[in-house]
Amino acid sequence: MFYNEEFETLPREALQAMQIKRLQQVLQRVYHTVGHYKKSLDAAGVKPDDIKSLTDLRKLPFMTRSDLQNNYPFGLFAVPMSSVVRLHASAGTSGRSTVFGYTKRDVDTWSELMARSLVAAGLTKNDIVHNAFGYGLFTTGLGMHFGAEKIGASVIPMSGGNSKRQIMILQDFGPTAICCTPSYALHLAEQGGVLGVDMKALKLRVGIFGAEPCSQQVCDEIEKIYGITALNFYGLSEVMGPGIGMECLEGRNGMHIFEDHFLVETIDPQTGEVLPEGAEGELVFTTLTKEAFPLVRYRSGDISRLITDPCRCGRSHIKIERIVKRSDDMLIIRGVNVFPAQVEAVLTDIEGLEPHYQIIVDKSGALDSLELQVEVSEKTFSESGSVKELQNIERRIIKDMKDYLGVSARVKLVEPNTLQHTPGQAAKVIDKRRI
Ligand code: DLL
Repeated sequence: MFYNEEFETLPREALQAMQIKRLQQVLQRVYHTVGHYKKSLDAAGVKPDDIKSLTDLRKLPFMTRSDLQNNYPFGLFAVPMSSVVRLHASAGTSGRSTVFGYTKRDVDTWSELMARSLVAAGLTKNDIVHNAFGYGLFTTGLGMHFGAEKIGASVIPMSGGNSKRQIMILQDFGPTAICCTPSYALHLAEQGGVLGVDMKALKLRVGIFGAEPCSQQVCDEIEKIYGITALNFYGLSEVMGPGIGMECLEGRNGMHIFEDHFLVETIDPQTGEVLPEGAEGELVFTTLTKEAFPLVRYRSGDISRLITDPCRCGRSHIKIERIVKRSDDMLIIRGVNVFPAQVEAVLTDIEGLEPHYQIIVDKSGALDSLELQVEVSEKTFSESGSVKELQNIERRIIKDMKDYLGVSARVKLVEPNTLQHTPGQAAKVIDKRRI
């Protein structure tokens, strides 16, 4: 089933002709409206007119997360604020967060791509969609919501948390589809078990999971517990949000990238060299239709492969393999992206701490857990008059981690010089989760 059959099945030659035309338009626009692009293209000695074919794309410089942070909050917008109808942002303290703007047309495009994703999962207007992705500054909840409304499905804007109520709604409203992170689906099943609910007896028939890696093993487990089909979908806020890639019901092998709106390349993360199709590398995205926040050659940090074999669903768009690795140190904790540097920024703002800490990520049941071990300074250690003072520091860390980074952390303050220090590295990350 297709939402937009003409564009989703466009023969590759016509698709590529459309891509180059759109790419040239994007380049002209960003070069003349966004200071960053003019500077970076000039520095690379490339002009928009030099890009005559899709292979010429590799002449263009990459963009990274730090380019986004250096232009915080609106420096990369390609339209005046009066044309921006929506703002989303990633977690992070001021200057370490990244901000994304959407025009009315961008929101329409995004909704269409989410609608395409849901139809690829077999959903129609007769479905009831339980959306347990968080609503708010993150792109997940609203992105899914607009897509589900676009196909005319009935959306339950459940958001995350409050598992008992989630289970009650699953039983009472009879949704036929559930959307959340895979770990949250497992967590709900655990809670259902505690409450004596048979998850297979629910009306659910399909689950659409993303925002964090979902291994084949986890997908199989969810399918077994719920008696549903588990599909994987992909996106990142910088490029748009969810709705960039979707596993189709018929193919069940990789996620189609909506190539009429995005160009995808794989590169060697070390050398930046473009890899041949099928080789494992870092995904790099270029947006072809976005108005407010276009991106040219954005390094996602996600490691995958391009799958070019024709898919039995009939979509002509290429696929990416399931993503379970990153090229950088980003951690995904309960669907929220956290960089050790962001944790460090939170800690350095708190007096009485050393810049030495350890991040320990593990599973608590189905959900991720985060523990921070932080060294207190000699001064705090020797002068703190009471346990209460140390408890106050602990509380402040927990609160700031939640307020700025959107994650709950357990905090353990330790004496100075107890954590192993790697020269030039403030943090050691121990990730005990099995992916
Ligand atoms: O997670 C958008 C999204 C929401 C996608 C809901 C799918 C479902 P960000 O918060 O910017 O946006 O995080 C993007 O999450 O670069 C990947 O590392 C990871 N990620 C997203 N989807 C998947 C997936 C949303 N299906 C980052 N498998 C990305 C593995 C995923 N990792």
